[in-house]
Amino acid sequence: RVSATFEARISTTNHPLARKLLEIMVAKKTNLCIAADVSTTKELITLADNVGPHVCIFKTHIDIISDFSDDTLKQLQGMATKHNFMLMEDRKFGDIGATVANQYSSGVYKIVEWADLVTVHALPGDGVIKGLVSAVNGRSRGCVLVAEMSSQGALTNTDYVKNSSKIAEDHTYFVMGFVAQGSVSDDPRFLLMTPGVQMEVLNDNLGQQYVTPHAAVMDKGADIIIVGRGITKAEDQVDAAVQYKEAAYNAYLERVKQLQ
Ligand code: UP6
Repeated sequence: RVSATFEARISTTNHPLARKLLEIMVAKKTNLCIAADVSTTKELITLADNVGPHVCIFKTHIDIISDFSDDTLKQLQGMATKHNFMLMEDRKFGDIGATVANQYSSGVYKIVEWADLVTVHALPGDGVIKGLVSAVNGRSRGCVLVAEMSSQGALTNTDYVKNSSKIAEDHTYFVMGFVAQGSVSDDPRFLLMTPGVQMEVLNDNLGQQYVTPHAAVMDKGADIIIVGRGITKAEDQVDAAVQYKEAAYNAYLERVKQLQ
């Protein structure tokens, strides 16, 4: 678990997007990322406007939006500016370099044009990183490496996690963190993002496993918690976002205090 404060880590990292993200987290006092798993543009933008003030990252699965158009992105980018959050497309790239370069820059979604961050499986080896980087073309972009999954029976064992960390260390100009269920690296410049977080529910019926925000941050060492249905399915999204934000941020303050 990293003991340094988010403020202190701003100067530890030389990744421009990690720095920007830490600055947002400090300014807005939030280490909450929303998993915006909704199916229409209207729901997506309403969610962004509702929870925008309370999140540092707005994580999308853009390919589940049924009425996707360029206007979806225009509105989403407007929300990112209005509420000062970063956009992360949870594409979980996992193919050879040449293919991911095309998936990143072409097709319907042209992800590289609008997503500050993307998620990437470490599985193919570091060619996946090199492929993505080849499509960046001078833009300010970064990725988060999925080192370990939250789902029951995930194949991401200890060796896989260790080897993911090695890939990240070799490509710190692009990789700025991990998606994982526990510490992947001692290097404080990497941000640990942890999904599988809900206040009360223990699992869904499709393999997802949950821990509380407090356990994610204190026990697993998450810097950022990723919450989807805990907020999107709540009766009051704003109220739920505030509760998750406060639980995660207070747990972070507690961790820093305990370890320093
Ligand atoms: N996600 C996981 N587990 C992982 C990696 N990613 O759940 O190991 C993503 C899912 C979903 C979100 O794709 O968008 O995090 C979790 O949503 P939930 O809070 O509704 O379960």
